[in-house]
Amino acid sequence: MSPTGASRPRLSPGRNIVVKFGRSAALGTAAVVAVLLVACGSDDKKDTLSTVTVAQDTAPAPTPQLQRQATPTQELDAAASQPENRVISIGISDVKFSPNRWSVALEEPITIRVTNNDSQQHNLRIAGLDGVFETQDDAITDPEALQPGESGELTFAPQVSGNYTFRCDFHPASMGGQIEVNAGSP
Ligand SMILES: [Cu+2]
Repeated sequence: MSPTGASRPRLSPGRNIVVKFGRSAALGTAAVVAVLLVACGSDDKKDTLSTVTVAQDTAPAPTPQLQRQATPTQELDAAASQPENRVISIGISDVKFSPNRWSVALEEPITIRVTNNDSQQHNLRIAGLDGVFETQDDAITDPEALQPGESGELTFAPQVSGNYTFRCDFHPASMGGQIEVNAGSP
């Protein structure tokens, strides 16, 4: 029994392109068309064969998508607030965020500053692109638990436009809000 490679004849570089098509059943139709085109044209158009192959292997690059977000559990403000000098300032009192609806521009990292004016601990967590809380792409205050009178910050750098939902981990059923990211100006 001979080694696998020994049964195949060695071909000159000029013949290799044709052999590739002959071995592929899936490319059979394209190969015939391409060969006919070459046969009708002049000899210097052999590049047409390799062009067909490249076109079939090309796939579009994936782009990040904003997945469906949870509905904020706290009633949203009637109007959206806007950051000042790329800073969003959110206060917490009576177990509510205020303001809790924000409009920001895409491509600008935003600092979110949260101040706990309440008598119990809170925080702020953004679900991120996947729309799911407690996953890798979340953004959360540092520190993760704000004691009464304490402030914390997080950086929010959205990749795509859309509405992002945030919540308090300690009161997920009653404390929430939304950040609207706009491709143009906010
Ligand atoms: Cu809370």
